[in-house]
Amino acid sequence: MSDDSNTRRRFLQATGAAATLAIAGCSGGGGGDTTTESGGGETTESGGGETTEGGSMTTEGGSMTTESGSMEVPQEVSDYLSDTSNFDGSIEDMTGSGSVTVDVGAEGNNGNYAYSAPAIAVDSGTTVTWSWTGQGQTHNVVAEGGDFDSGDPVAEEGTEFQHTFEEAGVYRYYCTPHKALGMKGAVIVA
Ligand SMILES: [Cu+2]
Repeated sequence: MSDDSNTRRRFLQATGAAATLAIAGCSGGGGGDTTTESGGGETTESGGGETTEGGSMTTEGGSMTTESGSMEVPQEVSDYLSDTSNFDGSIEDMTGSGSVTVDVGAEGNNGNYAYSAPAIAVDSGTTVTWSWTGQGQTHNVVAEGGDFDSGDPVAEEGTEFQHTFEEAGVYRYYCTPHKALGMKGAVIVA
């Protein structure tokens, strides 16, 4: 756009008072010879060129958006884990893995009050093992909606709890003593 005003200024300087009529039709600039004949034609050209530039800029922005994130994070997961400090907005893709383990009492939420990884994706039929680190006092694993429940919170290192996910869906779970601190997790079953 600043190019246009520069062009106009130069045009005015060059042709003087005679340019007044041509300004409206000749924003693209150009030689004085063609001004009277093809003012309309020049306007159409420069207008079209500018529109195309704008369009290609928009396309670049779109492709950048598409690149981000290899796995889509369901809204209910990002909402649920919004106050979980070790959730970085991504899901650890464990699909294709024969055995999947989640640490219970991992570092996070201002202590050892976290699951790691907090959000995982697995194939249906996968058995997930939660394994206690022994850190951060007592923990348990309780599904929202009651699909699984490890029972009373315990502290002992090496404690394990398993659940096999047969049905595809999004499963959210928490630790009863530390839910308010952000000790929550999610399993996305494909
Ligand atoms: Cu806990």
